Amino acid sequence: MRTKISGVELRRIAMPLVAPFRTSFGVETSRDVLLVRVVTADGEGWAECAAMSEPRYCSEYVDGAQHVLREFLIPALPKDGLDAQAVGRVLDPFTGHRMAKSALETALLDARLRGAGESFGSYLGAARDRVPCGVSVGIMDSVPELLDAVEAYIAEGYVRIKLKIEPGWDVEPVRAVRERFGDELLLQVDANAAYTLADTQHLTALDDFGLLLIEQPLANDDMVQHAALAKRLRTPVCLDESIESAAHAAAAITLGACSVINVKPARVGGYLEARRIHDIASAHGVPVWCGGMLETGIGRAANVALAALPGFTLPGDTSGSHRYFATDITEPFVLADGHLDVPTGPGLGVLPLPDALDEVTTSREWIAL
Ligand code: OSB
Ligand code: MG
Repeated sequence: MRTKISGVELRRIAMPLVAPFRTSFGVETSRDVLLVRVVTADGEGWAECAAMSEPRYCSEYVDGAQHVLREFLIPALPKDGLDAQAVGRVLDPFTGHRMAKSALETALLDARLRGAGESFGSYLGAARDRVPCGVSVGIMDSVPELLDAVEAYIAEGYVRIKLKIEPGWDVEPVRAVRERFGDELLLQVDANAAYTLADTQHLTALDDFGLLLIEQPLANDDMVQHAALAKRLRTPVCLDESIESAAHAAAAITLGACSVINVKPARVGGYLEARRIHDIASAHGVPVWCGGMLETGIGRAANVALAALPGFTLPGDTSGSHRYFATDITEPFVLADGHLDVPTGPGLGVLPLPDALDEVTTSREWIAL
């Protein structure tokens, strides 16, 4: 089904976080988000670009994403229209910039699905109508402060806790959380590439705590080193930053570099590539879960739909809107019994609330095709 596209709006919004979010790569206090709105003959489609302000988590950053969309990706869209499923092939001559590509593809898919009256979840192959939710807990100034934060999240119903770790903030906080909340708590850690293979001995100390997994302990391109580390740890190794495509996922599984994958659609260039990773991992018996990038309701809606696919057997970083923002730009996602409902409306199933959106908008540009 070819859809004629008249143009694309790139809109930037400033979203203060309810609390600073500290990881091994930096501290986030506010989210500078790029939203993409495509206008097509079938109607409009929305998406959120996951790129952050600075190129720390990965090489993309929000100004760069807006630039590559404006200068290269949007102008490459054929004037006589295209099938949203073919946009990946149209953008393929441009290397990298997966978060920018993902946003454009998702907005086009949203427009098409809204036109057809089909939900994102149904289109992707969701197998359930709600998903269990985990929460990613940043590095704190002290262990008591961390325990208070974890206690509040557990009280809100989160079914799995992920602690951000780095050298100097790893074994001690993990031990404290285990001692305080018990062995039944689903607990995992995320290093965001903060260690090297020389830390192997130190990381084996985490094996005593029954963690679900350790996420991205080593550098992004240390695939072979992750395989070596995985052999030495009892804690399953999960990759995030290292997996930028289905080909990477297949290579990592074959190498033994990971036994779990964090699937972030933005990181891998979109929801269709994310589904390919899900399919490859499922074929190998490798569990996957849906990661997050501190998304607004627009990005969250699509992630929750993806997390409902059958191979997503671990709780994701699909937290409720209020874990991030006092006021979201969509109707907020609210946990019920530790779960979020998969949206059922056409396309993403959510839209920005016009007043809330205008309130946080910092710039807009229109790119006609
Ligand atoms: O490594 O998973 C990560 C947030 C921003 C960038 C990278 C990561 C994260 C998170 C939070 O851990 C996930 C979320 O709640 O959106
Ligand atoms: Mg991660």
